[in-house]
Amino acid sequence: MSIGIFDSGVGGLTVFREIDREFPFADIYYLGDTARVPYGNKSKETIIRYSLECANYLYSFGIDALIVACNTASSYAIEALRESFDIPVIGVIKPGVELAVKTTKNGRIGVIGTQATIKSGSYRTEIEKKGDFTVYQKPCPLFVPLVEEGLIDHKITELTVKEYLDDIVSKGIDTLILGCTHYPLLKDVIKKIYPHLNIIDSSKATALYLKKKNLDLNGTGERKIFITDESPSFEKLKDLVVGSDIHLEKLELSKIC
Ligand code: DGN
Repeated sequence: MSIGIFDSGVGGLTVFREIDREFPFADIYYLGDTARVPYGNKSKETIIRYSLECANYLYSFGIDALIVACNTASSYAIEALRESFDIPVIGVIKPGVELAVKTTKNGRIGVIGTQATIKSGSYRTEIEKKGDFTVYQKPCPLFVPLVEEGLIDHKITELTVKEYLDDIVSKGIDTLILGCTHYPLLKDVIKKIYPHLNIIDSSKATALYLKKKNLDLNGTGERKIFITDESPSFEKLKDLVVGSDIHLEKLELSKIC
């Protein structure tokens, strides 16, 4: 039994890592659409089309569940994906929101993500469905390139974190949702600057959410990671996040379009 996971690039590997830990016997197929990253500044129509193409490729492996390991795609394409595929389709937004509303003490929740995710209002809508919470949102467009460049533990990253987050932290949030799958890689830097924050890493929350579905996902434990274009930074980060024993396979983009 198998799980398909896709993201526009390397960020979804943080979800892959957690799913790999929770489901050691599942077969896991990951597609990073490196030829077309970033999705965060594309139109809704384009994000939906790219997401359907990625999902369709993974579906050809006979997957039993699809994880949309990209907040941008989860914000815009989840309904189209659910309409198109007859398997559970799980995005990263709901799991992160459920954990945030359960663990906030003062009801003030910060959300950071790409321009597209924040503009979609998907987190605000999902949080407000859960009750009386105050939401402060902030797009952090420089975080994705910093991660893609591997500048995880660097002075420039600390300065950028402060530039983006001082404003919403000053509003008295006690909980911060990392609304982009690249951001868990910056968790230590954020924690160092704002140690009091309850940081919600939606990758972990998503793996636990899938576990609660009680699907029989045991297979042979096969892992495959595909990318749609060569990317030295993807390879470097893949080794850092999930280890070097899982090899990358490059796909021609024409195979998925
Ligand atoms: N990892 C993607 C997300 O969670 O939204 C962002 C990467 C991108 O396409 N900009």
